[in-house]
Amino acid sequence: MRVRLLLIISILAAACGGSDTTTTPPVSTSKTVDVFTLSTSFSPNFLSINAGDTVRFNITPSANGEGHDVTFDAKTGAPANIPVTLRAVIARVFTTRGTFHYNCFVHPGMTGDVTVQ
Ligand SMILES: [Cu+2]
Repeated sequence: MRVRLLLIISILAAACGGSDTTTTPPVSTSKTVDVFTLSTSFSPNFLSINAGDTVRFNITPSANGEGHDVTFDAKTGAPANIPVTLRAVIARVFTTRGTFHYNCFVHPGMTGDVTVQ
């Protein structure tokens, strides 16, 4: 009886901890950062991200009901511009390192920078 009990205990111990099949899921290192339009400014208007990260432009109308565009300075690696939009969430992936300056031409002075490291 005692031997049988020990046998059962050792079988259970082997079943519980005998093999470790736990694997660590791959960790995604890229992230998504939100930029919002606050009437006639981008918030935040300076971002520092890593190559491969995504910026989501959350566009809502300005106080007087106008839309916004996101137009990047001409530069290798700059993502596609966003045309004048009244309300939408539009994502851009930054894959090239550097600082990318952008403007909303509807509202002079409404600018931002994304620095990709
Ligand atoms: Cu604007």
